[in-house]
Amino acid sequence: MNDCTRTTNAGRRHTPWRAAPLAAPLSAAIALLAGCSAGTTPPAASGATPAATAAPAVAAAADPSRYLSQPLVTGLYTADPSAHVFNGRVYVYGSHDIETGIPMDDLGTEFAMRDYRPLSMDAIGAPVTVHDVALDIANVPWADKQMWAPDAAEKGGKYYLYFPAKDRQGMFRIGVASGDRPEGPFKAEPEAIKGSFSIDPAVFRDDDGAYYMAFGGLWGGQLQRWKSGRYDAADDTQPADDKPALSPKIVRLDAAMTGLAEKPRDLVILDEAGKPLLSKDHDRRFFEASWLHKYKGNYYFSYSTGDTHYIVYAMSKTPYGPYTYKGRLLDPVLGWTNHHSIVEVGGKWWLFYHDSQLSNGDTHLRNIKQPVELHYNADGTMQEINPLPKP
Ligand code: FUB
Repeated sequence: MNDCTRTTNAGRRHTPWRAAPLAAPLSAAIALLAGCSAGTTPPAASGATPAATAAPAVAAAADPSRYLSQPLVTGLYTADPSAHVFNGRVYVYGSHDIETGIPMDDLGTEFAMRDYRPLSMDAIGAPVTVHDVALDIANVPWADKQMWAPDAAEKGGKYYLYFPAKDRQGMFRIGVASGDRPEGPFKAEPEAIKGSFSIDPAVFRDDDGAYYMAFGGLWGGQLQRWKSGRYDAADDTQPADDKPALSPKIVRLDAAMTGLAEKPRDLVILDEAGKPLLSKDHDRRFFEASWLHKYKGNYYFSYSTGDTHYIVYAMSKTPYGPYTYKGRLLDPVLGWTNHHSIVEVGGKWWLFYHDSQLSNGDTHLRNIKQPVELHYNADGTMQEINPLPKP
């Protein structure tokens, strides 16, 4: 599926929200796609082999030199990278994108992923191992479809994979699976995490040993259906333009790592005047792709703005917030979704992200990129990164 009409960033889950104007930097991505041609062959998934020996994808029509960074692996489609260092090795947990022929719709039904394939490497830039399936939807008793962006955590030598999927009622829940090795295999709990909902879990370990999970996603991520505190499948409306935008959620995990220690709270994001970001503020309000990290005593919450395609961030002195919006971290990539993670490796900070380079812009066939170094300013703010620096 290489329909060029989908590759503009106005494509995914378009109505009724498509009214949001395209952001100016998107012109670069759209210009890049002007020469979009049909007919790349989806790369076949490989076994647990170094990426260097995995089957290469057919060359993309777009000039690879235009991108800031190249795909991390080419033997399968990968997305939504959550990077961690476990036992001195870098592990990347992400979505395993597949082609199913499901037509694109407003709810992201075409993102019909069914398993997870962790990646790992000794160091940034080192050969990448594509691990075997760590968790298959066939082995998750409660899940029906759509295994979206996961994250992982380690505690006491055990590894936990957190993942969203739709249950048989069509409701996104967050599940957990555990194992003895960072690359899996993971065994799923029989039920989704009690009290969980929506998508994109990001698990953060604080210095005091507490683990927090941030999560949520608008539109197909169903966060708007929980406005009242209960699930309402019929309510897909966002708050009025001049009202506060929906907040992502944050919750402390219990000691066993398989449940919530409390009721999820709103992770409130304030503007420079101390007011919550408004629903109409599509350039800054939360959409999906939560990530939490800490640097020099500050907590950073970074996320995607969805229909305006930025990764932006906010800072706080506490994990729960409120957080204050600080700016853009990553400009729009090729493809509708923008999703990232931030990790310290070898004394440097790295941004992992994805785009749709290998599929020439097919939004649901993405590839994680080689991470790029992230730089902090003296005041703790982070410098903006352009993934498409060359026109
Ligand atoms: O991969 C499916 C969804 O697309 C993720 O959950 C979102 O963050 C977006 O990247």
